[in-house]
Amino acid sequence: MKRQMPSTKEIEREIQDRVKSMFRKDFEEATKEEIYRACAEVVNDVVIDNWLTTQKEFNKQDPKCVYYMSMEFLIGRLLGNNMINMRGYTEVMDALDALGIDINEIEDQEPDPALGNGGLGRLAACFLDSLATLRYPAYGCGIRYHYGMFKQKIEDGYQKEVPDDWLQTRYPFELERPEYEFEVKFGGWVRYESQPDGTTKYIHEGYNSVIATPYDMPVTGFDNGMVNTLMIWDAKPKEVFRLASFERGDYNKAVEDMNLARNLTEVLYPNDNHVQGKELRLKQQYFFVSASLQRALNKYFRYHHDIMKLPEKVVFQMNDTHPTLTVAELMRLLMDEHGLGWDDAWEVTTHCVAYTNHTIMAEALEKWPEEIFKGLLPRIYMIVEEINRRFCEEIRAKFPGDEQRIHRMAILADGQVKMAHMAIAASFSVNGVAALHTEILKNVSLHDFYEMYPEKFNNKTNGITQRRFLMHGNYKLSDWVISKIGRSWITDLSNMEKLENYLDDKKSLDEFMEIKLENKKRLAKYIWDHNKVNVDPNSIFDVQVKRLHEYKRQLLNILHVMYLYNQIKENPDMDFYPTTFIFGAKASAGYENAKLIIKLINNVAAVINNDKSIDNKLKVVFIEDYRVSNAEWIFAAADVSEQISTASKEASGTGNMKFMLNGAVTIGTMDGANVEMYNELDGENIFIFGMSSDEVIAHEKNHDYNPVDEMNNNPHIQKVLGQLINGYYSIDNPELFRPIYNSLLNTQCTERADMYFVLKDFASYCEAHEKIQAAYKDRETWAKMALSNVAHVGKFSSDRTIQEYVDDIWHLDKLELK
Ligand code: AZC
Repeated sequence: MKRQMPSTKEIEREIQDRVKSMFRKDFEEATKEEIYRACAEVVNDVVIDNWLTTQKEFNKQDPKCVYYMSMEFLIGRLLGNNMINMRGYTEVMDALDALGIDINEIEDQEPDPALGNGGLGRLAACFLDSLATLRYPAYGCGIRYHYGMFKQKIEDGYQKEVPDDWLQTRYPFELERPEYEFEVKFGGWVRYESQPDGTTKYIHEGYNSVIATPYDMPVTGFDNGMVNTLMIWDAKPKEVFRLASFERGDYNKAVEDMNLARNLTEVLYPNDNHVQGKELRLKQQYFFVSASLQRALNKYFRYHHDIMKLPEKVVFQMNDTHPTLTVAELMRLLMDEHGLGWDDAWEVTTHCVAYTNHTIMAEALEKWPEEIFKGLLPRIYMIVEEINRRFCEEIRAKFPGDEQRIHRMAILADGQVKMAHMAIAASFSVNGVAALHTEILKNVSLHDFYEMYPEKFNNKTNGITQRRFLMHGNYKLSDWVISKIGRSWITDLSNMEKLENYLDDKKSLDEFMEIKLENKKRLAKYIWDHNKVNVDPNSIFDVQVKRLHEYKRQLLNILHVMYLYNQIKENPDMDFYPTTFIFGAKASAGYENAKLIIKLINNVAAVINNDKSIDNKLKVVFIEDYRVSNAEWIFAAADVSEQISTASKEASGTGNMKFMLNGAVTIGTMDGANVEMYNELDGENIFIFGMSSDEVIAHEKNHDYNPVDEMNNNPHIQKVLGQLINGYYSIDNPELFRPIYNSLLNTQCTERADMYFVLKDFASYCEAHEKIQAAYKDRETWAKMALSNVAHVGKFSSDRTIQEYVDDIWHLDKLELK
């Protein structure tokens, strides 16, 4: 039976009781943090009951489950999310209110679990939310990093990375499950033993090992009593007591095992769309893959004995190539532990694994040096060799005589293990994350593989959860939508189209704009509290928040701001609607160009914000430590959403959808899911600019783009670029931004000058911004555009995405819950 949240009165009493029993304090004496913990337990109590019921139904109904394998789950804070999904948010808010406490301050006490970098990790979290809401049986499988994504401090305009010690105090929404511990082995060697029946036994010896311990987190569905599980794995040494007992000869090994366990889950690699081939990362990958597979098989064997039928009950979705070891580890378990021969093991594996590609950026392609791979995973390496041998034979059979093709496609080539190749060879499904991205995979980056296995390729356009990104982040708009069209959109976002009835209703448009203004005031206060910059809530809030990457072109945005500033200075009376440009972005710790762009944004902000002569027409704000929790407020307050990646480079984008849901109008390129947003909007109420992906790809192929021409033909660009190197934004050190200047113009500095076509798209970007200015001046026009975006956002719910994965790839049945 589904358990509901108690009434407001009961919650009020329970919070007080918990404060007393947990901290031996009267409510009045309790700190905010203690009240947060008490609230978490009140909510947990309900969650746990539903979790138990759900898991009992799992045992009874024995449904097929998806295991979503991901190195990243950017779940964000759970208290608010769980209250929303258990339909108790208002009750808890009112209870706290009665006790004289603001719920925001209580939610603010929770560390923001940042077990991911950006889009890929947040997508995994949205998927879990949708799976539970749609009642599909699912497990998230990941890593319990002790330090998540670093916290960003801005000092003198520079990014400083500060460790994110989110586990400093006990996290209330996780549960250690020592009963599901498994051993994971690294290093050593493999000994062969011929068996009397003619088969060979492979024995792994001389290895180091750790114990993998899962911590389970509940994943609540919206208002349906369903609670799935996210298992994140931590490592502990196996040998502690051996170390203590000084057992003969094993002391060194015990020390090694101890260190292995200590380092393994310590920290998330803070790279987005970029990999460094670090051995520790390969260890992390094998660690969580092996532990998750062992737990999955363990569960399977509780109710089944025929391993050949595994694909009827289990599917592993690999979130990018990071968990590709799933392929080889499943083969190992099936053969070495469960006695299958190669062909049977391959049959089972290839019906259980599917792969999602999230990027075409070459620097994100995972390749491991064979030597490292072999040394760390000797048995797995043998299996990969055999997979590769058979795969190459298959290519040869299909394309006889094309040895070059075999070399291009091989899993082992040039001394490297190519993870994407293995993922595609073994998966029964390969999907991209937006229509354009999937077409580029098929026609360009994975073309060889598409020719080999056209039937494997399919598209699943990304989505986001409206529960977190509207109901929680923007309750004012959420309540307003409910007042107009009811509640059905909460679990079926396509119902937002009913808002079309209000597009010509002046009163509704006014109300809608009033809510936006309230949200802008909330953000303006946040900006004042954090940046000490005074921004006018009546100015246009033009926002770009996402990871800092050159292909996402924050540089184009800030160069345009520099250009506007020049314009306003030169023509003080020009017609210009005051605009606040808001940025938020973390750069990977070792990404020098990206970090310098952050410094540039902050320096430009310092100059512009302190120039009284421009009469507050322009403001620039860099929000420190952009993360899931402050993102919700930022989306709610945005008028303009900047989605300006070089066409073809952004696989999908999901921030674009969160802005749209919150009634911001997009300025963007025809890239990723922007293309589908454009289609949903019938090409209206969105500002498109710049080259198409075909044009970009053609220039890349023909090497015929020269940014110097762009500069010479455009005096505005000339002026702005001059200001990069004449000390205009860096008086003390005029050379500071020279590397940015060089990256745009100097062929000697990068592979290609202006790799991401910033100057090429500059003029068209300026024009699009002029159109925004014109549209914003008419309040009603703008309101209609913005509301039209909300009305057409239906497609971009992760509920829709998940239903497509279920129908086309996973084939799951909904769990029945009474
Ligand atoms: C991101 C893509 O860059 C983004 O466009 C997409 O929306 C998101 O995945 C979810 O699909 N890719 C990554 O973060 N990829 C890697 C390898 O870091």
